[in-house]
Amino acid sequence: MNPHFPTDAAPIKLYRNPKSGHCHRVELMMAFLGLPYAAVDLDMANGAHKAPDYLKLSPFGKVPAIDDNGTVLWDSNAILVYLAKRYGADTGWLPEDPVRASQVQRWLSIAAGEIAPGPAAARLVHVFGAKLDHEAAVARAHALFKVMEPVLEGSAYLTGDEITIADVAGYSYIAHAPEGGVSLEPYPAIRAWLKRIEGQPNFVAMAPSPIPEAV
Ligand SMILES: N[C@@H](CCC(=O)N[C@@H](CS)C(=O)NCC(=O)O)C(=O)O
Repeated sequence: MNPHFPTDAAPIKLYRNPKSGHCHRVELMMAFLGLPYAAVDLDMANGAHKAPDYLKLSPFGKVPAIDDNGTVLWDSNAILVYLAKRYGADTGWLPEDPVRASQVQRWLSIAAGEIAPGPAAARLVHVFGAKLDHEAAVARAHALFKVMEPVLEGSAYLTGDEITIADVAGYSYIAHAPEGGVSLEPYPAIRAWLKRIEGQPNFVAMAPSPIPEAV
């Protein structure tokens, strides 16, 4: 149990799709912080994420969003910042040191700027049948992994030897990259990093999807 979470508060509501890595990174952070949460699975196939009531919570009609006892937030990385500051202030999840904070922000930007159109997009094609350029997404994923691999040869986590929200933001779509036809075989340091995250107390996995042949 998180010492900063009021004992009389309701569990944090997480509006999600259980197969979304954006949602999983939020769930993982809440689990790591020992926060009580209740998942609200949206029927996205039938447009529940574009319904007027949901758009009041998340105006672009995307998941995830959270409702923490009246504090409503959307955008996965913004939610990670909130959770770390609100419930992990005395921990290293979001360092105050200017250089480390900047390094964390860099990887949050990479999660939105490189991971989303790379491994996440490749997985969207295979898992959800999205009409995206799969070849381009796979190429972007490998370009990203070639940058990450030497970083993770040099340190246990993306910004040093302590886990931060940068690692949580990166984990879900990279761990599930093979579901998009992106092999992690050439990247031993990335695979070791994923295992280190999976070894953290309270780790929760995202439900697996089939891995296409030839990965
Ligand atoms: N920047 C957003 C992206 C979230 C996102 O793309 N969510 C997808 C599911 S993984 C979604 O809701 N897509 C529905 C849509 O775009 O209409 C975040 O980090 O939360």
